[in-house]
Amino acid sequence: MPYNISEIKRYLAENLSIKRYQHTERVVTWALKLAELHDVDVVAVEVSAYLHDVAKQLAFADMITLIEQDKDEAIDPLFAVMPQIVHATAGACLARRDFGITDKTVLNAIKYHTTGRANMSSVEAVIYIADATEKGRNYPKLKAHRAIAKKSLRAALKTVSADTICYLIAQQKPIHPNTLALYNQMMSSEGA
Ligand code: DGI
Ligand code: FE
Ligand code: FE
Repeated sequence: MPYNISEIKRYLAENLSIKRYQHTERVVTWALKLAELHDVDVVAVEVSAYLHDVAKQLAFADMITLIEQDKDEAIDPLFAVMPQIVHATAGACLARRDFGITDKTVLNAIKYHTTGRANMSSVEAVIYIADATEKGRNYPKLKAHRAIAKKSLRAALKTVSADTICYLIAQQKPIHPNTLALYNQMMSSEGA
């Protein structure tokens, strides 16, 4: 399905801060590069990357309303203790409602871009990894993670999920079961 990328960009320019918009553009560029390297659907990757943080700057109550009004989504009881993850599910709802996106591959790439999950599709993996390892991020292992991502999406899923969990523990924040499920799967199916 051809997507109206200019319409999406216009919306993002109006609804995101300059910083968030620039982050999104870096995620798009890096996600497309990874998609090319690993032979992943570039059309799905491009639209998912543009929309991954579309709901990031909505008020919390508006994110919750978006999810409540979506017939296919539900409020995760953990949202109450993990407000930072809500924009992902809310983004998928907004993408469907306002941009008419129906492709589950795209909707799931947006929905799971923050926590990841077990059995991620290759499009989901590219968005999850590209978001965590885009050039503008600022953490010591960034360069190493980008090099790993170029070589192997599986290896990148391992390092990125492990690092996220370490970060959350250091911050004394609760960890979503999807984040743990991704990590556990990556650490159990060596070489698969
Ligand atoms: O939206 P971005 O800033 O580009 O990045 P993101 O969607 O990966 O969101 C990152 C935030 O989400 C960061 O503050 C960490 C948080 N996060 C990711 N996984 C979990 C989580 N927070 C909790 N409490 N639990 C998780 O499992
Ligand atoms: Fe995000
Ligand atoms: Fe992001």
